[in-house]
Amino acid sequence: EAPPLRPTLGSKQISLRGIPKLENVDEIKATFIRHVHADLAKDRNVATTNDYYLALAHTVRDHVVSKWIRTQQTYYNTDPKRVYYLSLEYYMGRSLCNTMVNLGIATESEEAMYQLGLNIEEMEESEEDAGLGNGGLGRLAACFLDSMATLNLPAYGYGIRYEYGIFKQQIRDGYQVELPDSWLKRGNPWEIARPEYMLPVQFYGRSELGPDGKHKWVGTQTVMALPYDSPIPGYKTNTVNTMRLWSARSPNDFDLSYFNHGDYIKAVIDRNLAENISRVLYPNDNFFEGKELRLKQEYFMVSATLQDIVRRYKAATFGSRELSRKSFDLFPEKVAIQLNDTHPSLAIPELMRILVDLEGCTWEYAWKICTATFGYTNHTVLPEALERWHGVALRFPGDHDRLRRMSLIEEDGDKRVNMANLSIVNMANLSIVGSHAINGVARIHTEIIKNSIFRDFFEFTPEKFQNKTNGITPRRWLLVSNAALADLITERIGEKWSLDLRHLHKLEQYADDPDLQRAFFDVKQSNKQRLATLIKEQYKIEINVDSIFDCHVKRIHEYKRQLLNALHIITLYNRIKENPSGDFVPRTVFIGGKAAPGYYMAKMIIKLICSIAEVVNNDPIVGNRLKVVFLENYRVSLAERVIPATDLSEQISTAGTEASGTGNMKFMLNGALTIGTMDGANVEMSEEVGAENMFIFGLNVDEVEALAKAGYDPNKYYHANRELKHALDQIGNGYFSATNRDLFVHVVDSLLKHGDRYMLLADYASYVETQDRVAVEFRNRKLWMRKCILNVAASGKFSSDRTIQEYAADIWKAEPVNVVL
Ligand code: T68
Repeated sequence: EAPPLRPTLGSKQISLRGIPKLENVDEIKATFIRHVHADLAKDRNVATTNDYYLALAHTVRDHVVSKWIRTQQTYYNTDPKRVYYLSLEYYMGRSLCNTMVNLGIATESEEAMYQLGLNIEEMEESEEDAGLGNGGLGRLAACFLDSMATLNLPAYGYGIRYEYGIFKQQIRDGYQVELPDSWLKRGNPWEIARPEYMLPVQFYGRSELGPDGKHKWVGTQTVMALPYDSPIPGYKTNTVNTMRLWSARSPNDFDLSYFNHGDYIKAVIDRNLAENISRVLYPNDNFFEGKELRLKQEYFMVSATLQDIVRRYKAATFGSRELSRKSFDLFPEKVAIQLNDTHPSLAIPELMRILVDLEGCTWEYAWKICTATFGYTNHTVLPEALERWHGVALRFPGDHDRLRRMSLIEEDGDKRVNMANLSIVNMANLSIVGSHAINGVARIHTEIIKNSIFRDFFEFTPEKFQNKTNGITPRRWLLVSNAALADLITERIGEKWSLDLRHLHKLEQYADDPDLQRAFFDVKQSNKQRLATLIKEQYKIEINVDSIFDCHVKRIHEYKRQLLNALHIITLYNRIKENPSGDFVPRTVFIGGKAAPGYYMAKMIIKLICSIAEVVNNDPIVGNRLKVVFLENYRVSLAERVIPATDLSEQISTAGTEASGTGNMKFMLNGALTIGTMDGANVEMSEEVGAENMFIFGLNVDEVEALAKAGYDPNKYYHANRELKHALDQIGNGYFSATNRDLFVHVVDSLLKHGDRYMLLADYASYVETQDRVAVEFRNRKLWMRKCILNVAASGKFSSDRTIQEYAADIWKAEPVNVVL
């Protein structure tokens, strides 16, 4: 029996996705209906939108599995060099539309649902985001998986299957409230549990010298690692790679003592203790929190993953009649392991342990294998984000004798190198010495790590240091999220760009073409309308779609300077109040992002923005000339709505603080203009498009450094700039917090009394001036649209396909594998 017929908007026909093949449409319909009935046991009277979503997801999964199996068979049979991406975070978002697009069945699926009277967009909205990441670092891992599959690299993503991803953010009375993200509650159709590949991970215990002269690790507690596999389909290829996420399971004999003592119930309940390891993602971005549970998560992931990698290496038999490989000589020729920041860096000592203690290799031999295998990517220079694990010194303060006994540097006359003496282990240093390649994520960032935080190591082994400028996948960030713009581009320059984004350069010649400008404008306008409708439904705020959509969306962090944006909003507001009949270019400022739950200042900045919004949005004098929207629960799926609707992208970090940024690239690809500092990848964006086609402002890295050296005094700027002083005074005196006039005193103090670490005041004047230029240019539609088109045309460098090609060539030495069906 068919599901009910419901009216639906006509299908969003997409030329790039092809014309639907009718036999496929019929097959999708049949499979879909079978899934509604057989898997969900529902009929048209009781099936919910989520049931239909699940049935379609299973239908799409059916299409992916044959390629998936074939890909894995091919890897097994040809034994190529494999790439292992190790990350504590994968910020995947939704999978349905992305999988359909990559498999080339988006149009057919849409047509099939349309024929069944179902609204596919509504079904897509039913999918929970897989929010297993905090921000840029986790999303980069997700983009890389897409690119590695698209480029036919034999690659695996390894990580943790958190039961709770990044928290759900609610705004109550202007304050952030965190709610648990139980993303698995309605089932996850994209994962397959593989209990047959479960592996034990050991914790605690001690090392003992056995009678055979070998060291044994004894007295451990065991936690089982249960793998869940998800398919990672490439775009327009047969390759389907695997993301394998580990879930912690208690072993059956967990805490035998209770079983022995007969307290069976307590023994079963305590199984939770082991399983807590994969319970929840730590919600900090760019901040190190030295909690034991976090360290256990890191080791859990690393230990299970390395067992898997070594098992797979040994099992390979291509070109030999051996049942299993015994020698590790070929290990670096068959295995490349990339560490996504230092979070998985315990992989280095763990591989050493496996090789030396379990496989009987010498230390020197094992170290060679390790360094030839690992690559390390650094994502930040902020000192408070660098992982430094405290060892015994802090657990036993003052116990110098214990320290001497446990010391890795023995102090008997000549100091002999030995590691445990370091009562704090700097994981970046470990990652550098244990890897053959260390990379930063944008050119300027790589220069900074070479010249400052890792200077000594750079001088020691300069050949190890490389740059790999970040990128984003054009599939999710254009094809999936902005199909209308993707179509428009294809109409003009053909479809090659989707696999080689540099082809976008061909748009350059049409930058002044009135037809293309009009079409670009229309696409942007309809994306803005769609976002405005969503805002209206959610917040009851009426938005002027002819205003500048000015968007600042990313994690809330002082270095990202949402507070500088707030100062600009207040300045605009004050100008309207001072000159109510003045001629102002209408603007809607969208700010969105999560604050780490323990980050007081970030949370106060959210409260401040919401308070400013309250005042501005309800002031009749302002009208529709200025609106402020705090976007609640900003996440991947909301980014897909916001970015295509943006006119102005805010990338305003203090120069030298944002390693790369990747949101900046997403906006550029979607035809927004950037207001930004010479920081991270903004530098390379301006090089690609020309500085005249961006709104660059503020101090550059050298100027920031010089100012800090000369002695930076924020009060000087405060007293010198009337508008700046006015805005800060208002924040401080309760203008935006009438019921609690001291509410934001700490916020102002962080700038005026505590040194303004990120130099907001130094950049304020330049920022406001540049924003004034933005407004003037926005009014000149021809000029604005020309710049939009030029930005899209110049965004080709920022495809993660390019980034991954560079990793494969320069670090992994990995080759693509052709999968034949
Ligand atoms: C980001 N880092 C960088 N870290 O800030 C950004 N930190 O400039 C860069 O573009 C991006 O990485 C990709 O390279 C993060 O997102 C974290 O989220 C994080 C997580 C845990 C601990 C520390």
